[in-house]
Amino acid sequence: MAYRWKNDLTHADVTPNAAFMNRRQLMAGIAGLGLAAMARPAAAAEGDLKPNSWEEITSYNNYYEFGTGKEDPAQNAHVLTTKPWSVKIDGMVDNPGDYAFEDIMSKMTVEERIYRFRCVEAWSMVVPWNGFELADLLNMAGVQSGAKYVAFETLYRPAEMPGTAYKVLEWPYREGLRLDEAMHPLTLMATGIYGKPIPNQNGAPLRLVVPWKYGFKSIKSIVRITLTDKEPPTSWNMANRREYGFYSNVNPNVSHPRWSQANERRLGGGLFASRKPTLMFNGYEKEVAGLYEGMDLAKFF
Ligand SMILES: Nc1nc2c(c(=O)[nH]1)N[C@H]1C(S)=C(S)[C@@H](COP(=O)(O)O)O[C@H]1N2
Ligand SMILES: [Mo]
Repeated sequence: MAYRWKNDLTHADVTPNAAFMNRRQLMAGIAGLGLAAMARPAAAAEGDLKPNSWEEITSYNNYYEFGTGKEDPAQNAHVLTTKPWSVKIDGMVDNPGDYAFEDIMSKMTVEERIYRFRCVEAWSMVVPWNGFELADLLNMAGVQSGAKYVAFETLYRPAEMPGTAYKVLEWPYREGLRLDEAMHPLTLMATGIYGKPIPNQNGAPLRLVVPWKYGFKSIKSIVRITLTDKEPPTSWNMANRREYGFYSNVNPNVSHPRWSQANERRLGGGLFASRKPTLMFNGYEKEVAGLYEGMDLAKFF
């Protein structure tokens, strides 16, 4: 890719959430900047890029391996063992192998990305992720010239995952991207939120984040990445191919068979939770529309 994504804002610019700062920083902020500066973050929140709170992001989750209720993952995922952790990278790569999580982290550049996050169920949040570009990891593995797709798998460990007793989906949870989507600079491997290690319920120790696609493409707790020349099977598509396409790009003009995707409910703020029009490619049209030039997005939904 010719460019690296630059954030317009960091969470320090946009977070009015005092709980995120520790007390010393807060006092220093008040002493050093004065009240006018302390008031600035809310004003700088630039409409829809104001991050949700830590509490919101980590207590309302979809992670069916731990149950299908929104509160189930936060309640059940603490038993997940994430140390040691390794990711098998295989298929059409020059350097296949089992990569220890720590070894990956020692080679990757972690940065902050504040992204909109839009679930196919029509709710949304804004999350200040920490992570590295998937492209950097794939380049480390050495993608071979015939590879066209990337397949991902979540850990499948029934003893720690009560939700897998029910066959609501094909386990292990599987997802996939076209290679050019995977190499796009917006495509992130997230390892943190608000500068802290990513909590189990959000997909510890590393999960995919593809901000222009519906949330289910952003597969959690990844243990395997396979480069292949065929479109890989994916769990939601296997469950219902009429409702969940391989691409699943956020698109307000293509309805889910059972509901409209024109609007979304932005979580947070209690009484101030609001409905917003859903943006084409979740607001990342400028960056990603080129990937789909000439494609019928209603057919390849
Ligand atoms: N392994 C796995 N990954 C998953 C899911 C899941 O059930 N299992 N749910 C997906 C869905 S539907 C969404 S909306 C997001 C939710 O991410 P969050 O809980 O961090 O907000 O994770 C996605 N990744
Ligand atoms: Mo979702």
